[in-house]
Amino acid sequence: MIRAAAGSFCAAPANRLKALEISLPMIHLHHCVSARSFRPLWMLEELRRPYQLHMLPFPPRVHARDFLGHNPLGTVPLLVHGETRMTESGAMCQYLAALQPEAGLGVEASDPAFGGYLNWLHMSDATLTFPLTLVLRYTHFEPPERLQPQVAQDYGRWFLARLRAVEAALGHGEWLCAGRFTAADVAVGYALLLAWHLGLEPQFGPATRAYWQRLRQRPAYQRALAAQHQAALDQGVPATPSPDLRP
Ligand SMILES: N[C@@H](CCC(=O)N[C@@H](CS)C(=O)NCC(=O)O)C(=O)O
Repeated sequence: MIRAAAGSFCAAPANRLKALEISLPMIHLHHCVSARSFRPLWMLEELRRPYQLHMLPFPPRVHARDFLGHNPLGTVPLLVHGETRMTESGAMCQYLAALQPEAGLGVEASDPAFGGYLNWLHMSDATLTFPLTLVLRYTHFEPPERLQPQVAQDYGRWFLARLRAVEAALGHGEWLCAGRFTAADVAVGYALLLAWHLGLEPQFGPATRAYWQRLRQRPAYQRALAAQHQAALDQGVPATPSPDLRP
């Protein structure tokens, strides 16, 4: 039994809820406040799909050791849906979009935008989020004698250089691909959220800054923030966003 097994149940509109409960098992999402697990949480809110949120203190590997029995990596997100278990947030965005194609958050293989869509989903973590985790680690999470301001500065610059791809794409429209909001925007949007926590927003290009404002004004984004805050309070887990934690 993991620490937050009781979970928080987040409701969808009643008619949709009824239909989904009959046809599909409940989605369980293991989450730390504003960690990468925010990607599937935001997706679930975009889809208005019922889910159970299991909050964990950050990092679970240290503060919720029984979670290692569920995910040996000790990382969030962990998404459990029937027999399906997933630990990659970008893949979860794709999975959730594909579960509800009628919501229009995915891109079909027959669509010319399909390759670009997959590219953004993968880029969101491998290219954009990864350098930010080095900034986080070497400015906040390591003990004082192991902090490395030069590493943090270098990887902050690396991130901003990679962000040029986002700035260029937004020269063609409001969203990254397919001419509409998709799961790729959620996945990349999380990298911007993390960069914002790290104080890098003033160095975003103008189109990226406007895009970040559009993303954070989305009602589903706001609902996801509120849901994680309430669930943290209900489950006795610190409500401070994990990127803002200081040892
Ligand atoms: N590539 C994975 C990375 C998952 C990951 O590293 N999550 C971080 C939180 S953002 C974590 O759980 N860190 C805790 C640890 O490494 O112990 C994804 O996109 O979901």
